[in-house]
Amino acid sequence: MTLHRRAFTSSVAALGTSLIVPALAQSRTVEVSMNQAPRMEFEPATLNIKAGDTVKWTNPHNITHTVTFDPAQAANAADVALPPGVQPFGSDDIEEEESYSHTFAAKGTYKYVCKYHETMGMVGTVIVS
Ligand SMILES: [Cu+2]
Repeated sequence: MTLHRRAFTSSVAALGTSLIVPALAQSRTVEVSMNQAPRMEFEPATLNIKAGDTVKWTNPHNITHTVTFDPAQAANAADVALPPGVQPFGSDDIEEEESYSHTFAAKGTYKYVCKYHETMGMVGTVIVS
C-alpha cells in the first residue's frame, strides 16, 4: 500500500512538472552594448530571442547612439526591416550610461541601425521566434 501510494505520488509530481514548466517559462531581458571601439557596433550584432522577450541597449561610452527601427531614418532603407504589420519604432539619442528597451511581441526578423553610425557598420538584427 505504501509503495503503491509512493508510485502514485511520484507520477503525479512528474505530470505536474511537465505541465508547469512551460507556464513558468519567463520572458527574458537580453542586453546589447553600444560600442565605439575598436569600431562603432552593436554587441552582439545579432540576437535570437522569443516573442515577449525584451532587448535592452546600453551605451557605456561617450559617443551618442540610437536604436532605430525606422527605414525612413536610415541612410540605406534596406538596413532596416520589420515584420509585416509592425510599425517603425526606436529610441531618442542615447547618451553615456543611458539605455533603451523594447519588448518584441511579434515574431519575425527585425533589422535596425544607429542612425549616426549606420554607414560605419553600426547595424543589428533581432530574430524573434
Ligand atoms: Cu552609433
